[in-house]
Amino acid sequence: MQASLATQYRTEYNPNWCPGCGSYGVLRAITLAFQELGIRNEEIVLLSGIGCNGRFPHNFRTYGFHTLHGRVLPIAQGINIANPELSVIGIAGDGDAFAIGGGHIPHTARRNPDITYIVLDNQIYGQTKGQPSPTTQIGYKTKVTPQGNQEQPLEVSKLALAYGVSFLARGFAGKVNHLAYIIAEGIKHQGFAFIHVLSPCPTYHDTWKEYQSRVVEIGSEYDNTSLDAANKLLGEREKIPVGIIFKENRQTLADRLRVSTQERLELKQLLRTYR
Ligand SMILES: Cc1ncc(C[n+]2csc(CCOP(=O)(O)OP(=O)(O)O)c2C)c(N)n1
Repeated sequence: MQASLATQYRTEYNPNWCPGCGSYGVLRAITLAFQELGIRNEEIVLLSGIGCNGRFPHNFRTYGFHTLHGRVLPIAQGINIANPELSVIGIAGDGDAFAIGGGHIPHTARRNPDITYIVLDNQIYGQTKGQPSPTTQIGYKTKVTPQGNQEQPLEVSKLALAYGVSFLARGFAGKVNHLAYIIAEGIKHQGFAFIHVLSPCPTYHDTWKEYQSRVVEIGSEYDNTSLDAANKLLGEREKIPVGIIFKENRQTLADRLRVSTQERLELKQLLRTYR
């Protein structure tokens, strides 16, 4: 890492992830995205849930909040409502986001707050030492599923699209510069940016080789404003396309609340004239 990058955005904190963990790539990609955007430290709030990435905010000289398991989204929305000028970035694992926290995703999509949600999907519960998560494939053996996992994995990007997120992207922890570009675009997007990151866990579910052979970058001819194109792309079975899958300009939660605040003021004024 360049010295300026380290000193402007990063603390001296040393992450305790296993060697080869995908989180290192994501950490670097987020740092590069901040640098590309030239965003000021005090404009950023990083939040995390519980899991191997719970201490993520400790790495950054920004505002930070290590929240509860599965509760990154409600807290991120509260911060966005309180101060819409901040760049609010939530970090979660697949268990945090899709198991205990799964119920928050559709409602966040409906509200469209201006926040970026980066989910590091390692297809396992890493911190608790290797139980299956909602994205573990059928048949995968863990210590609690010695005959193989019997539950079908969620198709996360398809779900997010169906819920109506206004920005959907998929990235790979092994393509750091590409992921940095995706994250920067997600932060720039006005609305709920959902970024699904394929982030292998070399200790409990090593998918590095598989992703290295199947991940491909989405080509420049792809139209990421088309819902049909997004659905078709997510139907791809052989390759795993990464990039910005869908984006749409839509009114954000803060825009709507601002309007209703104005309406409330007008109503108050009106009521006064009748007193
Ligand atoms: C309310 C609550 N339930 C369960 C746990 C136990 N727990 C801690 S981390 C975790 C799963 C983490 O998995 P994931 O979100 O995929 O992150 P990873 O550690 O794999 O990065 C669980 C179930 C907890 N800390 N709090």
